[in-house]
Amino acid sequence: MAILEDISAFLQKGKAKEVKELVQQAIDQGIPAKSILEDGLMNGMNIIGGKFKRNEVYVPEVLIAARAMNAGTALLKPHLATAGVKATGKVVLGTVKGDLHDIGKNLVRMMMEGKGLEVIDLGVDVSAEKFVAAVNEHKPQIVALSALLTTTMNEMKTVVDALTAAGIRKTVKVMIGGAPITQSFCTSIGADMYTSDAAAASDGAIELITA
Ligand code: B1M
Repeated sequence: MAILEDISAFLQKGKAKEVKELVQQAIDQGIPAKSILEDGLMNGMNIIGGKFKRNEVYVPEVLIAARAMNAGTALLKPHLATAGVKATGKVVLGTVKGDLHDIGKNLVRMMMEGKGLEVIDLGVDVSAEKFVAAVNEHKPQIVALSALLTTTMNEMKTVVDALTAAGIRKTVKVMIGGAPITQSFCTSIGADMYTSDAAAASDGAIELITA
C-alpha cells in the first residue's frame, strides 16, 4: 500500500511531522493499526537498522528516525489496544542499565496498557537498584525488562539477582524481551517469561497475572 511505503520512507528520513500526518491518514482510511505499525513504521526502522549496521547511516540519522517512530506509534496507541480481555494488574517496566533503546519498550507499554494493565515505566538505563526500589514502592505482579544490546542483556541477570538479594524475587514474575533475547537466555538467568514482541508480551503478562 502506497501510504505505508510513504510512512516507511519518511521515517527513514526522520521526518516526524510527515510521519504523524501519514499515520493519521492511514488510521482515517481504516488501515489496521498492526499493518501501519509493522508494514509502515517498523519496516522503515528495519531499513535504517540495516543501513546503520553497514555504516551507511550514523547515530544522528537513527536518532531522528527513532523520534519519528515514537511520534507515529504514539498516534497508534489507542488503536493498538485490543478489544479482548481487560485485566487488572501492575507492571514495572524499563530498559536495563546501559541501554538507551526505548521504542520496543514503549510498544510493550502501549500493548500492556491496552490490556488494562497499569504500567509504571521507569524509562531507559534503569539500574537493578531502581527496579528493586520500584517493586518495593509499587508492589507490581510483574517486572518487565527490555534490552537491545548484547552488551546490556546480562544486566537482566543482575536485576533477577538483585530481586533475590532483596528478598522480593518470589513476589514478582520477571518478563524479559528485546532483539538479542532468547528463551534459553531467559531460562539461564532464572527469569519467568520471554516473549518475542510487544503483543506477545501483553498476552504473556495477562497469562502470568491470571494464572
Ligand atoms: Co542502536 N543498536 N545502538 N540505536 N539500534 C541496534 C540495537 C543494533 C542491532 C544496530 C545494528 O548494529 N544493526 C546494534 C546492537 C548490536 C548488538 O548489540 N549486537 C545497536 C548499537 C550497536 C547501538 C550503539 C552501541 C551504537 C553506537 O553508539 N555506536 C548505541 C548504544 C546506545 C545505548 O543504548 N547505550 C545505539 C544507539 C541507538 C540510538 C540511540 C541511535 C537509537 C535508539 C533510539 C531510541 O530507542 N529512542 C538506536 C536504534 C533506533 C537502533 C535500531 C536501528 C532500531 C531499534 C528499534 O527501535 N527497533 C537497532 C537495529 C534494529 O533493531 N534493526 C539498533 C524497532 C523496535 C520496535 O524493535 O526494540 O527490537 P525492538 O522491540 C521489539 C522486540 O525486540 C520486542 O518487542 C518489539 C516488537 O514488538 N521487545 C520486547 C522489546 N523489548 C521487549 C520486552 C519484552 C518483550 C518484548 O518483555 C518485557
